[in-house]
Amino acid sequence: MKDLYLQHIATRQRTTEAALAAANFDGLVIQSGAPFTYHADDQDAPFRTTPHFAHWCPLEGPFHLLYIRPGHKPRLVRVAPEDYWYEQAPLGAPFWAEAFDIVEAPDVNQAWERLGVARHAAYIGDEPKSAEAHGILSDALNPEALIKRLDWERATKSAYEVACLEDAETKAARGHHAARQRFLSGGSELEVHHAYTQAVGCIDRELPYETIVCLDEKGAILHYCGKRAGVQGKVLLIDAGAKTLGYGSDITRTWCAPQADPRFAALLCDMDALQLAICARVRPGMPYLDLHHAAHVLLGDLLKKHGILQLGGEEAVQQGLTAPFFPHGLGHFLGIQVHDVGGRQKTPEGGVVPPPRQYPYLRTTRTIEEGHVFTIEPGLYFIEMLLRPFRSGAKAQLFNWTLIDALASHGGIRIEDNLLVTKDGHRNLTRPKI
Ligand SMILES: [Mn+2]
Repeated sequence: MKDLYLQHIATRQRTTEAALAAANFDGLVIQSGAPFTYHADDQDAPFRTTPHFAHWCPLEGPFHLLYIRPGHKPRLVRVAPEDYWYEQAPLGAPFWAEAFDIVEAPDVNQAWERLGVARHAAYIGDEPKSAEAHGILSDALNPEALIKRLDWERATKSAYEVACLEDAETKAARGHHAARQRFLSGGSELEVHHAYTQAVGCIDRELPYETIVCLDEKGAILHYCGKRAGVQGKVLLIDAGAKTLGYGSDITRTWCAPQADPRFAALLCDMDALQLAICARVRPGMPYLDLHHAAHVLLGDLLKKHGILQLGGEEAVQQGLTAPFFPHGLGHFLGIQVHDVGGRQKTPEGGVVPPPRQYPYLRTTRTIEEGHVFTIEPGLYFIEMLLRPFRSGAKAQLFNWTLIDALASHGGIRIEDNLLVTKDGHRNLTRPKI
């Protein structure tokens, strides 16, 4: 891990030096972040490291400062206050320490003094006023052009980042196995959630995002976050990941219990095949949008095969008939952030490739390149709000409403894997583990 990490840092140093030169800065200060305290309260939100800081360093906690300069080893000022309210463990000797010139400071003001920052350095972080007070120029505070270049680079994962993500896949896979067992033995949403975190071996705030655990009709609520106790189900949809050194996996599985309608179980089986068929197409040079469109076409065929729609394939898509069943994007970049940055970015300099009007929720419009990591997560849901407009009017007779109403209590299906794009294809990081 240490060798991979040192290579990762060498790449960060090279790409950041180029980005600094292009944006006319002679250094970059990145702050790990300040705690967020709820309004009129003395409680903080769970702390999340500024992603640009996490891209360099897995050190946790607020206020640390990192100073990157061309031709120098990066300086890390670790803020380590004396404190008896919260644990302040010594740094020890983590595998990543030798990448930095490490200094300690008891508070953030002294951290800035020990940084020794030059006048034309840029600052990235959530305390720009404090940065300005410590000598950063106002036009160097979170400069957009520099951030765009760094965001662009973040889409291409180093071998170290892939190793972190793979470990996060392994942990999440343990959770998904346990969740499935708990569901099949009659577990409620709350019990399935607890089985998941128990098997991953973490508490909720160490997850990359709150688990989505849906029994039956709740599967049709895309970001359902209830955890009902005492309710059993015939279908489980679970969307849950795990984290390693700041990198998160994002995996969804749908499982049927024996009492599920066999017509729904047949849909689930074909959705699994559809998801794999889309994964099989992934290779560099292809616009992600093509995958998203292909998923809609295959979904049209699937809905026709199962008697839900009278039209299939392209024709169903052109008429907008697949949209109410699959109302989100096929996937998104993955890394430090669950919805990682740069998915709609046009070039390293910036710009946006907007999704087509037909698919407004697609987060990924960029052309696929080697080293990208993203999710492939087609869905099929029975969402009354989206189906209602089709129940009357010219297109109503193209839907089998009797069948739709019979299956609606099963909620929906989503199957989500995490893929790494390789030189001539892809590697599915999830399937070998689940
Ligand atoms: Mn996802």
